Amino acid sequence: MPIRHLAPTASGEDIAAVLATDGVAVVDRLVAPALMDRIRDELAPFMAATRTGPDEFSGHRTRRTGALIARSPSARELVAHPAVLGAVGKALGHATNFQLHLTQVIAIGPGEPMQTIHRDQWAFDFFPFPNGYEVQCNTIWAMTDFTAANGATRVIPGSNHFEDRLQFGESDTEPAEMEKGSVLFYTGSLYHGGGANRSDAVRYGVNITYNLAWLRQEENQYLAVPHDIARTLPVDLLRLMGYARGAYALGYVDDLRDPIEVLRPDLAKSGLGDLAAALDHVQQVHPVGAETKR
Ligand SMILES: O=C(O)CCC(=O)C(=O)O
Ligand SMILES: [Fe+2]
Repeated sequence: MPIRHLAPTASGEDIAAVLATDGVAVVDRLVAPALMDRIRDELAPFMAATRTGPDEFSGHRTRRTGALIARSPSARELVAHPAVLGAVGKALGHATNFQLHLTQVIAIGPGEPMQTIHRDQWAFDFFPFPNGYEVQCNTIWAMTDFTAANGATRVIPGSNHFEDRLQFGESDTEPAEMEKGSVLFYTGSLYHGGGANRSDAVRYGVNITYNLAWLRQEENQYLAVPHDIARTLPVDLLRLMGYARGAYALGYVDDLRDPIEVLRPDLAKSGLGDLAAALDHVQQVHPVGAETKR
């Protein structure tokens, strides 16, 4: 099954519709290549200081540089891109809220073999989530062109519906080839892996992932982004980073306070604060009184 490519005008709903069936979609040229160059420039000193991976899965010839919200103001545009948030909101809309899971440049160096084909949701201690219950929605933005030769992500379209814990070889997969500024979307249930880099140049991708807010985040945003920087960020971005309660009560601070108040006391509310939105959602999904009306 080929990887479906969508035009940059695709809506979040269009993208989510492809993800529901195939588990993967590429939106071509969603941002200008110049934005990707800016992000690369902002991150250059951090990438230069990053060591290669400590194990085979991380990649002995691969560098993973994180904390992009703190280190690259331009990367925040990718994290909060409206088409991405629209698609993720739809793909993960069965839960009360979602959050940022991790931000990471993945620089696959020449000579790196293909990564083991896996599901990203295995990060949750291999919990067997029910088929169709998506817990994670991911993006990889091309910061260089992605080609079969330089390590374009290998994916198995439709494998979001497969059994869990399967093993695959390269010939079972397809390369997500795309131009710089394009973005690969894939669900946490999709079998995929970083491609072998058989070229003589580094493949740079910006991996930004999102998960249900009742699960733990892979990258700890509270510690990765210094509070002096966090205080300057837009409230919507802070909420996405996890300065909000997950579902009804997860992550509150001391006397049931909204965690954002710790950074921004000016946002303190005496009422429910962010819980109001969570409760609205719960009311829509499980209307109170529905049991008795039946
Ligand atoms: O870099 C890539 O293309 C994919 C990497 C990946 O799937 C992972 O590290 O989980
Ligand atoms: Fe992965």
